[in-house]
Amino acid sequence: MRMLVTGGAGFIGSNFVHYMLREHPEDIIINADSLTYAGNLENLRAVEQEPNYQFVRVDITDREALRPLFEQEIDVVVNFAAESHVDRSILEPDVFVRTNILGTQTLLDLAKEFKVRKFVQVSTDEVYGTLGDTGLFSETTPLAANSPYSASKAGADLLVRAYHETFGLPVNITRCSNNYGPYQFPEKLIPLMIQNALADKQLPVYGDGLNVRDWLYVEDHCKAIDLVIREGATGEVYNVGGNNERNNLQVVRTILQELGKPESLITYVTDRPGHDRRYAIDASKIRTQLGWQPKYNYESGIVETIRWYLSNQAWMEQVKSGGYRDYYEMQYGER
Ligand code: NAD
Ligand code: TDX
Repeated sequence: MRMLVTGGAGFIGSNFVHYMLREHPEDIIINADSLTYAGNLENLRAVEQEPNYQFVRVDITDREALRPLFEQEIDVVVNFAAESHVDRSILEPDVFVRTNILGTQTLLDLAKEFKVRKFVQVSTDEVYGTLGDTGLFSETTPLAANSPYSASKAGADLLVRAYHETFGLPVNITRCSNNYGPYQFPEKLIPLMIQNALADKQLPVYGDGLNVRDWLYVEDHCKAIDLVIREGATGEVYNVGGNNERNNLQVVRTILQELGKPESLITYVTDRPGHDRRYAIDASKIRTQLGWQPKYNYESGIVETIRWYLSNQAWMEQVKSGGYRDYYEMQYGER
C-alpha cells in the first residue's frame, strides 16, 4: 500500500510514521509536511534512511505541488496536517481556516481526481463542543465547536462528509480525545508542565484547573487509525478515546509528584476564552466493530511519558531553541 501521510513531522503524525514502518514494513509511506513551527524532522531521524519512507516538504493548500505526489498512485491518504493549538487559534484564526479547511479541501479534490482507495481525516473530539458533568460524545453527537481551532476542524469534517455523499469518495473520519506521549510540542499541557517543573518555573493552570480531558496514549491512537485504514466501513466516523478522564489539576499534580517538585509551582492564571469544560469519548463503536483496544492505561502511560521527556532533554532543548528549524531551513531552503 502506498500511503500519503500529511503532517507526519508533527506529534501524532511522527508517532504514526514510526508505528506504520514498524507494524507494516511492506507499506510505503510518503510524509508530506510543510514544517511549520510544529513540524520537526528530528522526530523522524531514526527512520529517514528507510527505503520505504520518503519526506516531501509541501503545503497541503498547494495543489500543484501536491499533484506529483498523487501521480505516484497513492492508495490511501491520512490527513494529520493541521494547525492544532487552541490558544494559537484564538490569537490568529486565519491560518487555521487556511490549513485545516482549505488544505483539507485541496487534498479531497486530489484524492477524488486520482481515485484514492481511502481518505482518512484525523479529527478531534473538540468538534462536539463541551460536556457537563455527565455524558459522553458519540459519533452522532451534533457538532458544536467552540474555538476557531475546533470550528476549522468541524468545517473540514463536513467537507470530508460532503465529498463522500456528493462524489462517492471513500472516506473515514476519526475523532480522538487528547493525546499524550513522545514528541509533543511543548505548548500543549503535558510537555509544557514537565518543562516548566524541571526548570522550577510556574505552572500556568487556566481557570480553576477543573476542566476535564480524556487522555489517550498516542500509540493507541495510531493503532486505531491503522485499523480504520484497513477495516473502517466507507463513510463512517469512529470516535477514539481511552476512558481516562482527568482534570487538569490531577494531571499537573502527577507531573509534580513524579519529578519531585512542590505544588507551590502551580499558578492559577486567567482562563482560556471559550474554554471547553469537559471532553469524554464513547469509543464503543471502534471497540465493537473494529476490535480496537488501547494497550496503555493512563497511570503507566503518563509515567512513561514523563520519563521519555526526562531522557530526551536534548530533543526538547532543540525544539525550544529553534535550532532544529535553522538546520532544516538550511537543508530544505527558505520557506
Ligand atoms: P502538531 O501541531 O504536532 O503537528 C501538525 C503537523 O502538521 C506539523 O508537522 C506541521 O508542520 C504540519 N502542518 C501544519 N500546517 C501544514 C500545512 N499547511 N501543510 C502541510 N503540513 C502542515 O499536531 P498533532 O497534535 O500531531 O495533531 C495531528 C492531527 O491530529 C491534527 O489534525 C489534530 O487536529 C488532530 N488531533 C490531535 C489531538 C491531540 O491531542 N494532539 C487529538 C485529536 C486530534
Ligand atoms: O498552559 C496551559 N494551562 C492549562 O491549564 C495549557 C497549555 C493548557 N491548559 C489546559 C487547557 C485544557 O483544558 O489544559 C487542557 C489541555 O490543553 P491543551 O494541551 O492546549 O489541549 P486541548 O485544548 O484540550 O486540545 C488538545 O486536544 C484535542 C489538542 O491541542 C488538540 O489539537 C486536540 O484536537
